[in-house]
Amino acid sequence: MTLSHEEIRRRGDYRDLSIDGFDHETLKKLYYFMLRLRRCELALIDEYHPADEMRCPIHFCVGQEAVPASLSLLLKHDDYLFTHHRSHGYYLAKGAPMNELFAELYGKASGANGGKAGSQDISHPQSRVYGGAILAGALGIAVGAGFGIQLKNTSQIAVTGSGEAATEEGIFWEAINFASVKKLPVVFVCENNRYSTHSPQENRQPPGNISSRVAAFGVRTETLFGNDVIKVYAALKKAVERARAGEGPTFVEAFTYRWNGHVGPENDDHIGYRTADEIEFWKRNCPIALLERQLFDQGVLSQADKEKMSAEIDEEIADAFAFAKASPFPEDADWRRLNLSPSTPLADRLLKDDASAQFDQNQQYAIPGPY
Ligand SMILES: Cc1ncc(C[n+]2csc(CCOP(=O)(O)OP(=O)(O)O)c2C)c(N)n1
Ligand SMILES: [Mg+2]
Repeated sequence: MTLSHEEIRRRGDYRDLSIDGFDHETLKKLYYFMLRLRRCELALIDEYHPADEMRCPIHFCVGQEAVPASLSLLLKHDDYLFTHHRSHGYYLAKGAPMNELFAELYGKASGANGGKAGSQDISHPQSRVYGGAILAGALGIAVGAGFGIQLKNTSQIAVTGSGEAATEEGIFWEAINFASVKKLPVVFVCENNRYSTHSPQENRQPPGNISSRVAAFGVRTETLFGNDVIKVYAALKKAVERARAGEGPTFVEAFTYRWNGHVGPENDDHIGYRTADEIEFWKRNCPIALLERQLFDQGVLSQADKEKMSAEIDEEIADAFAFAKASPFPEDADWRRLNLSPSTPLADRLLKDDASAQFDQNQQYAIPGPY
C-alpha cells in the first residue's frame, strides 16, 4: 500500500491510535519523553532570540517526537545510534544529558563536544549517540558499526535516523545494499516529513514509497503514520528484536511533520512552500496530543499528572540553561586538540605521517624535471 503525505491528509484527522493492551508504564514513559523533548525544544526556541547567546544553527524537531520517544525505550546503553542534523530527539533518546546539550548550543567547554560541534554535529560518545551534518553519512557509519558488531558477535545493534532526503544520496543505497547482503543488525528509521529544506518530496523523487524501493534490496520494511507513537513503537520494537536476533536489517518509514522552519527558531513559511492548511492538519494530529487524548480518556493519566510532569521537566530545563550559561567558553589551547576521541591517536599519527610523506613526494614532482 502506498502511503504519502497527500493520502494521510485525504483520510482526515487521525482516529486510530489505540492503547488497548499496552502496559501503563510504557505508555507513561512514551508520553513523558515526548513531553520532555517538546518542552525542551520550545524552551530553546523561546530563549534563542533576542539573547542570541546560542550561535549555532538549530534544526528543531517539534512535531517529530514519536520516533525518538520509541527509541528511548528500545535501545540499550551499548547500542549505537547515528543520526543527522535534526538531532536533539535522538540525542535525548540515547540518554545523553540535557545540560551538556544546552552547553553545546552555547559553545561552552562543558558541552557534549566541548562547544565545538553545535546542534547538528552533536555527539555523546559515552551514550553512543552520534549526530552529523553530512546528509546520509550516518547510514554508512551505522552499517560499519553493524558490521563490527556482527564480527564481534555481540547482542548490540546499530540504529540510524534520517529524513526522506537522505535517500537522494548515493550512500543511502550502498548502506541498504550492504546491510541486506550481510544481514547486519541495523535498524534504519526514516522520518518522512515531506520536505528537504523547502522542496516537497514529489519534486525530488519519483512517486511511490521509499520503503518499496528499499524492499527491492531484500530489506524488511514498514510504512506508517509516524505521529501514532504506539504504531511507531511497535514497528521499531519488532525491528530492534529482529536485529538483535540476527535476522537482519529493517527499514521503517514514518510519516511525520516538522512544525518549525527548516532551521533556526525563525519561521520560513513566508517563502510559501507549504500551506497554512497543511501545517494546521499536522498540528491537530500532533503525536503528543493523539496519545494524551487516549491516556486521559482511559484514565491512565490525569491533567494533574501532566502538570506534575511538566513542572519536573521545566526544572530540568532551567537547570540545563543555568549550567550552560555559567560554564566557561573553551580555552584557545583546546582548539589545537580538535580530536574529540581519545581512542584514535594511533590512526591520527599514521594519517599525519602518511600526509607528510605524500607532501614530500609531491614536492619532488613539483621540481621541474628534464622534460
Ligand atoms: C551531503 C549533503 N548535501 C546537502 C546538505 C544540505 N542539507 C542540510 S539539511 C537538508 C535537507 C534534509 O532533508 P531531510 O533529509 O528530509 O531531513 P529534514 O531536514 O526534513 O529533517 C539539506 C539538503 C547536507 N547537509 N549534506
Ligand atoms: Mg525531510
